[in-house]
Amino acid sequence: MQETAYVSVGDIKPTTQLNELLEKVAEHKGCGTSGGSGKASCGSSDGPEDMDPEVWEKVKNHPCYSEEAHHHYARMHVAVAPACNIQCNYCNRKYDCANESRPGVVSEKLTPEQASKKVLAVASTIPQMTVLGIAGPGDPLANPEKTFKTFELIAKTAPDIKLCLSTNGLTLPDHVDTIAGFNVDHVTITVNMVDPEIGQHIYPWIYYKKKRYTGIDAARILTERQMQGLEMLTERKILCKINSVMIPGINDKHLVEVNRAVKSRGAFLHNIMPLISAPEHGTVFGLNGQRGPTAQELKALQDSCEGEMNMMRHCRQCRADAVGLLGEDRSAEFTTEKIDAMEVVYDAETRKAYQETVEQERQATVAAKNAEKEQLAKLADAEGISMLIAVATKGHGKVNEHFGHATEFQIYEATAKGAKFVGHRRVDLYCQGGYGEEDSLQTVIRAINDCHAVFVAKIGGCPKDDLKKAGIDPVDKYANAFIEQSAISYFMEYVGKVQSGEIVHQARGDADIRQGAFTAAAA
Ligand code: CLF
Ligand code: SF4
Repeated sequence: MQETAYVSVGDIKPTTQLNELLEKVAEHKGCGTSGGSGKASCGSSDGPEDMDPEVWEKVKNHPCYSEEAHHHYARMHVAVAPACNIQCNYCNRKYDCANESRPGVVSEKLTPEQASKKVLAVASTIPQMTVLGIAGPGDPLANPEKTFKTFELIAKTAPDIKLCLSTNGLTLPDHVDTIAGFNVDHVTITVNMVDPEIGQHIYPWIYYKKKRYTGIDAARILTERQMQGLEMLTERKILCKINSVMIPGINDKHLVEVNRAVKSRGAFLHNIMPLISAPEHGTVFGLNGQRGPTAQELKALQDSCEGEMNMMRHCRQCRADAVGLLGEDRSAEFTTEKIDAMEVVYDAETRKAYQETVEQERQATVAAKNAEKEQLAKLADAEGISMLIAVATKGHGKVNEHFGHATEFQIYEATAKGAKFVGHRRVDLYCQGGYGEEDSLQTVIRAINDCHAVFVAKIGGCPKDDLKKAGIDPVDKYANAFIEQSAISYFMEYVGKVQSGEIVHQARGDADIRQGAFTAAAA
């Protein structure tokens, strides 16, 4: 392995003025200064007041472990782990680990030294980048030397960055002490089954202790090792997130049992993700026509598990070299070539100061939502009315994206209890530089067809008319306002109209979308 070529703390140049940095950073798409703590909702609304302070410290600025934090804080991955020790039927080894990556995307593989340098470059450019994850392109724990060397380098040079790891779990029990030794607070295990009968349809083989196992034997060893690793981590108070890939007809019903099994072993969060499968990915499932779930099927399963434990619904199935807020991809700004030409100015104090401004604005978001909720409490006879609202946003917890520029819409459910993030829909870009693409508009409409309204910062006349014809209310009056506050306000107005007889409430049908179907623009 080649020796250290990363930037050490002693090499780092003095900080630029905070204001200059704030301005510079604000120019970047999606980097926001608006947001602040109050509540971390991982699907739940747990916050500092109803969470163990130690846990709160760990989740409050982790964009995957707190739904609310994901509007404000960014993560990055470094692709240092190429090998894998199992085979999943939804994975093609030509691409990255599909447990935490979109199939069909290949990352630039890095040495630990290159990775460490990249982390400093990103941290100095994006001060709200708080988490470094290793999630592939194979399995991080099938590449323990590279994974832990990377952690070692980063812990030395950028100790304010949280370390995060995602694994298939096969060798996890062997590495728990090392993981704890590096103060890794967040570990994800992909658990698609706890029943080897089901597992044999997902995993054709595993490679364990220098031997290849197939069928039920392979699945049995895998599930035993995953559960053992989970128990060992939670005993050490390391927060565990469970990722599960929902595969209709194979493990969709069984995932309720998985949810119970991981909850009973102390998992903190459950992230049920849709299978993304297409013949061009060359996976077993892609080639044999295995479909992924629809948005409604996914939501129904997540809803049914929600009483059991916190559910993550804001996962973007990001790349093994993802950089930025969840849902945006800035990895192209940080190629090895570009980093070599970059002047890295990493200063922990500047980062801290920036994150304090993020916290203040985050608190403003929570305060605005709570004020609106107080009004909502006064609303009578709204039980039974619920609606989905699609929101165009580029971060900050605000309605701040133009309809034509959106490559995804965040979906909020508004009821008499408040507004809750329930998912996102990827779409093809409508605006093609001066004109609107009619085909794209139709795919957008199909993707959000179960929503009563779409909130946007701006929208042109043509898409507005087509949305109205499809029964979706295009709303631009909340431009730059906080999302949840706006959703509650819209809901109250709507209920008022229903109660006055001006309109009749009608539930919307299902959106015509397979989860993960519109991936081209986002990948
Ligand atoms: Fe990366 Fe995963 Fe850590 Fe997050 S991602 S290793 S926990 S820092 Fe997050 Fe990306 Fe979903 Fe993963 S959105 S794919 S859940
Ligand atoms: Fe692919 Fe990841 Fe499964 Fe390994 S663990 S086969 S890299 S999806």
